[in-house]
Amino acid sequence: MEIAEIHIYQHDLPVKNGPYTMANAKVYSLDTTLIKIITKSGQIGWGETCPVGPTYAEAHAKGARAALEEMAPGLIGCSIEPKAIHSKMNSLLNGHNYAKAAVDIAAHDALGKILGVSVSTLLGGSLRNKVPSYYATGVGSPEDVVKVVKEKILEGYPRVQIKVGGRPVEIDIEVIKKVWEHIRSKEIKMAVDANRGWTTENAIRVSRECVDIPFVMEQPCDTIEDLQEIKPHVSHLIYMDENSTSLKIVHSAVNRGIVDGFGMKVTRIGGLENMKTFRDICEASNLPHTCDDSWGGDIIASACTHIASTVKDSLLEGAWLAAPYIEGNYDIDNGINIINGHISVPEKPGLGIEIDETIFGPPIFSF
Ligand code: 0XW
Ligand code: MG
Repeated sequence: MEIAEIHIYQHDLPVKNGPYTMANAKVYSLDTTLIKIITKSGQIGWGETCPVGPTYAEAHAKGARAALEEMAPGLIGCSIEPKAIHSKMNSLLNGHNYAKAAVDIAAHDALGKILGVSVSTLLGGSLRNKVPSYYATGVGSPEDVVKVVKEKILEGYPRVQIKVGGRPVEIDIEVIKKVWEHIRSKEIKMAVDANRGWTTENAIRVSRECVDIPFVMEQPCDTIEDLQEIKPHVSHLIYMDENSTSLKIVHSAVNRGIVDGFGMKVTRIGGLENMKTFRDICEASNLPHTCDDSWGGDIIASACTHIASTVKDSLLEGAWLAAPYIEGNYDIDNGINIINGHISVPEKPGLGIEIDETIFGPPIFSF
């Protein structure tokens, strides 16, 4: 089960009907990095990491490739078992979870294929064959956001995430009120995500002015200290997203009672091995969370779907995929897509997808 070869690829994912807008990012096309590992026995595993531009998080596409180039020679000969590969990666490079995650996903894919089981089995076992998704609007005018929300509810999405921030907070409040008018009679969950874009004053004001509207406030402000500061003054549940950069931080935020749940990303936490622990911390503390990533094609989509399939019903807020904003799939026949607001969990071994690598062109470097 040792790694014999590593190949790194780059691929562009233009945003369908772009740009995609958040409080601190406006992206037209995303730069994704793919890794193919081949074991000594010839088994292939695929991984991916795709920051949603360079300003959303402390991650950027060229950084992912530099980190992978740094680690790759030292990973040759390493076992693909999750504990071994993480220990090896940590001995080769400090931090850079989002690059390590690509290796972790590839290792899970190869391990699953060798053992003849799906990645969800490796993660503890799937509890369902369809995972609920949610749709994230961009930051937009009240009319535009309501239009998108109406469409997505008709498509079958059980949850919507409204992007706000980076503009006068009065417009954000208007958007929230207009969306609520439309969904109040329906069983649709709503998250309002400012992507770190509100001041603490903005967050408290929004909560006070929308006191009767039940929504989750996702990463309203920039830092953990900001979240701690607003917590006693807001009536809405607070989910931490961008600040959840390590298991230690997640554990500490839970213990300090700063958050009521998480928007969680597979690559930010360092891959599926850490995501499994994160899921279990949440289960032990009865905290709901999503299973997402910042962007990415079928490989990331499959990884998010597998981990989401193992989260217990009462805590699963959904899995977000970039699929609706991407043209085509890496797996032409069985790509990961959202149908009626839900994602089918792949059943075949590993990630359960067949990658058409001709899409990526030749590797940019190989070891
Ligand atoms: C909606 N997402 C899961 C995808 C975008 O990358 C941002 C992110 C979030 O919740 O912040
Ligand atoms: Mg978020």
